[in-house]
This record gives sequence, structure tokens and C-alpha cells, in this order.
Amino acid sequence: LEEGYQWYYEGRNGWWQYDERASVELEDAYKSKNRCIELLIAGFLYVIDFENMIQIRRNDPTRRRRIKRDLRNAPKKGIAGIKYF
Ligand code: V3L
Repeated sequence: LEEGYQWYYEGRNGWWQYDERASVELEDAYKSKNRCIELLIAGFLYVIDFENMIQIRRNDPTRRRRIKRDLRNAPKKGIAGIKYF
């Protein structure tokens, strides 16, 4: 991953950092200028749409979250659902 940057998805009142595996896939796809990719997350397929910067569950498009690429020290709730204390 590029020095200093990380990938985040939106939670309630804050952002979660993607886990390491997803982050590497996101960064590779972003650098390759892909419009979208699919990611398997906890058994569900999600489409990552880089044009709209959203994550959408493939079998239920009502489940969507904003995503962002931001500094790795940006405020966050934790990583992939594991809370920081
Ligand atoms: N990485 C890990 N888990 C995810 C991801 C992801 N990229 N996307 C969705 N989930 P949905 P608060 C999130 C989980 O979008 O309190 C957080 O990681 C998602 O987990 O409807 O709202 C927390 O664990 C959710 O449990 O398909 O900030 C949890 O929400 C489930 O997949 C609560 O966070 C369905 O998400």
C-alpha cells in the first residue's frame, strides 16, 4: 500500500479501515484505474464502485456504504469491525 494511505468504509458515525487483504486489492485496482472490483467479505460478495466511491452488496444493492481513500492516521472506529479502544 502506498506510504501514508489507507482504505475506509462507512459505519455509524465514523469510518472503519478495511482489513489488510481487502486494502491491498483495493489499492491495486485503484492504481490500475479499474472502475469497479468485487470483493469477498465475510462470505458476501461486494462490488466496489470507484466512480461513485461506494461499496454495494451484490445480492442486495440496498446495502451500500460510502468508501474513501484517506491518510492512514485519519480518525477511525477500528479495523474491519474490530474496535479501537
Ligand atoms: N469489511 C468488514 N466487514 C464489513 C464490510 C467490510 N468492508 N462491509 C460490511 N461489513 P452491509 P457500526 C460493519 C459488515 O453493508 O456500529 C462494521 O465493520 C458490516 O460490519 O449491510 O455501524 C461493524 O462490524 C455488517 O456487520 O452488507 O459503525 C458493524 O458494521 C455486515 O457486514 C457495525 O458498525 C453487513 O453490512
